[in-house]
Amino acid sequence: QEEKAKFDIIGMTCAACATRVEKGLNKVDGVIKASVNLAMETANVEYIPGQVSVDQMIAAVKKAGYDAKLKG
Ligand code: 9UX
Repeated sequence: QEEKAKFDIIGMTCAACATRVEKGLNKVDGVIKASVNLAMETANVEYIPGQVSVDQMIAAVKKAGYDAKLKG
């Protein structure tokens, strides 16, 4: 019953940035798998809706030092 969310990630300038965002998201309980595309400045996240909210995922990206917006 996983769902997928796609985010625009703001502030990434190098490959290590993308790794930081990916690690930050993958650490969150309820996130099954997060993958970041540096060139596209996006993140795709598979998650379990009952365990984690979109706001919590955005908070994890902010904590890593970047910003995220849910893609409409
Ligand atoms: Mo390198 Mo990306 O310092 O912040 S990790 S630009």
